[in-house]
Amino acid sequence: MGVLNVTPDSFSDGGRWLDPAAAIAHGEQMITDGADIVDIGGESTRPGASPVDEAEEMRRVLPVVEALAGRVRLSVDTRKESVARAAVASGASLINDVSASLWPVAADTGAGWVAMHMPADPSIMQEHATYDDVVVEVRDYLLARAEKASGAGVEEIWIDPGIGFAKTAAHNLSLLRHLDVLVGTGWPVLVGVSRKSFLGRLGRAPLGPSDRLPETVATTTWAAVQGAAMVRVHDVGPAVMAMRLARGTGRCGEGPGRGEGRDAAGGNGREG
Ligand code: HH2
Repeated sequence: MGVLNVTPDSFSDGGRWLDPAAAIAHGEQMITDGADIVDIGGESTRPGASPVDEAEEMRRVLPVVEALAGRVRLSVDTRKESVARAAVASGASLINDVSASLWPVAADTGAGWVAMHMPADPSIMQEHATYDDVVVEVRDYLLARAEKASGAGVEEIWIDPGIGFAKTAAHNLSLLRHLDVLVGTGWPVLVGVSRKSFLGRLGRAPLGPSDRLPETVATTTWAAVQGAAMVRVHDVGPAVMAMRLARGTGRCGEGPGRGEGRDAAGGNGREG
């Protein structure tokens, strides 16, 4: 899943693709680089980001969805029902929902749905980075949402731990270390680590977002080999290589519809 942020303020590429022509060209480049899905977003959800009104979000996103529709699978990265509906009507077939609340729209429209873990609004979420057991709490939250969506008739459901959303670096690393717990639920897992700030503190001198490619590739490969079925990245070419490697080792996760043996209790828990 290639990231296409049509925003002025995204944490790593804010402003670069705000012009629709630039956004469309970037989307085309990601298709050439091997993206299976292009994820189009018009609102940053970085820590402390201010919300965008729905007319502005649609103005950013819809022309890009319309231009790329039919050329690659499209997802819309939004928390707003109206934006999700309009994007699906314009050609998106996956709703990437960091609020994990838009399953009724997916049920209504027949679109797929990504449920991501984010326990509070981005403007205040870092105050909520407290957990007794981050892995179990994230798993239970995502399982509950996925089961609601499934009960409502959504056929394609992905779960995503929300790396960097109300999480400290230690929480992010713990979720990556125990990714098998999410994979063990049987729901296909999406992971987005690309350029995130905890990568800038993994060992090299503090790094800016666009200098975090080696760390992004390393953690993306880790996620894929642990069973993530999809990764969300800004730099598509290196991630395609990571996924090919994971597939080659036989460790890469399966997409939706193949989650036989799903276990309501969350499958292979860490202690089990
Ligand atoms: N991360 C971001 C945005 N959307 N969606 C999913 N499913 N998983 C993620 O980890 C995720 C996401 C944040 O990255 P980015 O879009 O580059 O930044 P911004 O929110 O500042 O636009």
